[in-house]
This record gives sequence, structure tokens and C-alpha cells, in this order.
Amino acid sequence: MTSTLQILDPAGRKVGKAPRISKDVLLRMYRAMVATRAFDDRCMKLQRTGRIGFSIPNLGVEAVSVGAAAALDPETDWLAPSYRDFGMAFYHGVSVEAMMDTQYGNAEDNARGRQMPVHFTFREPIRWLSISSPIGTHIPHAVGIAMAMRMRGEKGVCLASFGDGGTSSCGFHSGMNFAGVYKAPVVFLCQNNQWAISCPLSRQTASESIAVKGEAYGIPGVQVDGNDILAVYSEVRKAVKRAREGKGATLVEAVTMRMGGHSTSDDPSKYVDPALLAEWEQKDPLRRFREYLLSEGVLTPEDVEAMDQEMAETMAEAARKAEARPRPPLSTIFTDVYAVMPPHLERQRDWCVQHYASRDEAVNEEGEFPL
Ligand SMILES: Cc1ncc(C[n+]2csc(CCOP(=O)(O)OP(=O)(O)O)c2C)c(N)n1
Ligand SMILES: [Mg+2]
Repeated sequence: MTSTLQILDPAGRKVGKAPRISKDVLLRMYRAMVATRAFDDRCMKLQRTGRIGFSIPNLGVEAVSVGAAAALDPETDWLAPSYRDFGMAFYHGVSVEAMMDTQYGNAEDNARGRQMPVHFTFREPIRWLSISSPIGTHIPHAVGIAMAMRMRGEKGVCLASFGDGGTSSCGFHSGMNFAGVYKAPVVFLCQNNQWAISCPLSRQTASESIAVKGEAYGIPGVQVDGNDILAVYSEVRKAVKRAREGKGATLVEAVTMRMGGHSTSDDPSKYVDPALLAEWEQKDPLRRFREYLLSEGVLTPEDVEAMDQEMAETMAEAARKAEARPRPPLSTIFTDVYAVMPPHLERQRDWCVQHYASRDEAVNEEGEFPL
């Protein structure tokens, strides 16, 4: 039987052996969780008021992303995250402005608006593989990154994060199998939030747990309480250490609950029992960690209030700035594919920009598209 590691109970009391973490890192973890919740809240409001097109609720799953991110070393490691991992970016110090630029798909967005909102890509402060919409395709990519690092003699580890639905993808099986055979320095993190859009876990797998699936590939699988950031951190840190020492991959299943919809295009009230949400609200990961930090004297009630206010203002300000930035010029849909653009693409680009300008569709000389 799979057992679930818990270090903090839902009231934030220590019930297991807490990993040694400095006060600075504990505070950094807490800040990243608060930032995630505030960013999520602002993005939901921006989408509901028609300012951005789309977002992915991260409510309730913050401890998984932040706890795992805190176990990685940005000097050496890679992240291959899912779209429900805002906390990984915040923990590693990605700026709120850079995140908001992607939400708006403006000219400063790293993907220049060619990805959907939430599909972040960053080169720094940590190497972050561009998020892919197809479920599970990034899992073998992560194994490939890990293998490449090993072949180059680098000490890095790659962490792939995916959902419970992702474990039914071909990418999950081929990635896990390859990593098992070759002992790739990779960590598989499954955010088991009970749903794949409206498909419940009971329809996703007949296995007793996700963690147990590791066994079939010769990979250790562990299950942690995903609303307990210390439990997530503790197991992912062990998995990272193992991978770095050349002992191969680990599958970490973090059991949590998606407290919002799948995306802003979803209406979970059609299929989620409110009683289930009420039950999980009692296990809220942010409140749990806050209670622990207050009881340990790492935080004061005044710090909590000041940080909540600071984050809400930071998110609103970043949204104002991102909204004021220009859209990417139309011509950029032709860039960033070839190092040297082939002549036929140059001709198509020139035709495209001139065509829209000639139709008087408010395209400026930069070719900015009238969305
Ligand atoms: C290959 C593929 N099939 C279907 C979809 C449609 N789709 C988008 S998200 C999603 C659910 C994924 O669930 P899970 O892996 O549990 O992640 P979660 O959204 O819960 O974080 C599905 C089916 C897709 N993007 N890619
Ligand atoms: Mg899921």
C-alpha cells in the first residue's frame, strides 16, 4: 500500500520530521506562495473583465510547485513545468512583470505573443522549458535534457512536472521507461490534483496510486501530501540528490486538489461536488504553512498582512504596465525560427505586412496587428 508523507498537519502542527531549512529559505517559500495566490487572483479578474484572454487557476496547488522548486539549484538545474506551476517561477525570482507580459502577449513577452497566456518560457533566473499545451509531451523532453547534461559531464538535474491526467500520456510512459533504463538524472513530479479537466482520478487510472507506477519502470515512487510544502520539499530534495549522485530518477506524487476550474474556459460547478471543495478548503496549503511559520516565530501577524497587501499592489501594478506595452509587430510571426531568414520567408513577411497595411486595418508601420 502506498503511504502518504506528511510533516505538517492541516492546522500547521508538526507531525513529522521537518527538513532543515534556513529562515531565509522558509520566508522565500512563503513569499512565493503568497505571490502565486495574488498573481492567480489578479489574472482571474483580468480575464473575467476582458483584459486578458485566458488563465489557468493555480489556487490550492501552490505548495506543490513552490516546495519542488525550492529543491532545485538554478546554477545547474532545469525545469520542465506544467501550466499550473506559477509558484516555480516566483520561487526562482522570475519578475512579476515578465509573467504579466506573457499573460498579455505583448511585445516584451519572451514568446512575443505566439504562445497562449500562462505558457511561460524563461532562460533565467532558472532554465525553464517553454510550456507545451499538448499533455505529457515535455516529459521525454525533460529526460532528454537530463541525458544531455549527463553526457556533457554537467551536474544538473531536470525536473518534469505534470498532472494526474499527464500520467495517461504516451510521453509519461516513454519518458519513465527511458529514464529507468538509463538512470537519467531527472525527477518526475506528478501534481495529482484529482482532475484532468472534468475527468476524475478514478476514471484516469485503475492503479492504487500514481506513485506505484514507478515500480513498473524500476523507478522509486513516493507519495506526499501536496498541501504540505515541507513534505513536498523533503521528498523532491531527496529525489534531486539521488539523481545528482547518478542513481537515477524518482517519481514523486503530490496529492492535492484543484480548488478552481481547469482554466478560465471551464465551469467546474458542473462536475465538482461543493462538499468536496469545502473539505479540501480545510487543508489549504498556504494557511497551513503560515500557521507553522507563525508558531515558529519566522513570521509575525504584521508581516503576513503587509505581504498580502504588497503582493496585491505588485500584481495590479504589473498588469497596468503590461497592458500599456505595445503588441508584438505582425512581422515577428516570421522571426525566431531560422537564424538567417530564407528569402521566400522574407518575401512572405513583406507581403503580409504590406497586405494588412493596404487594407487599412489599423496596422502601423511596424505591422502591429489589430487584435
Ligand atoms: C495530448 C492532449 N490531449 C488532450 C489535451 C486537452 N487537455 C488540456 S489540459 C487537459 C487535462 C490535463 O489534466 P492533468 O494532467 O491532470 O493536469 P491539470 O490540468 O489537472 O493540472 C486536457 C485533457 C491536451 N492539451 N493534450
Ligand atoms: Mg490534474
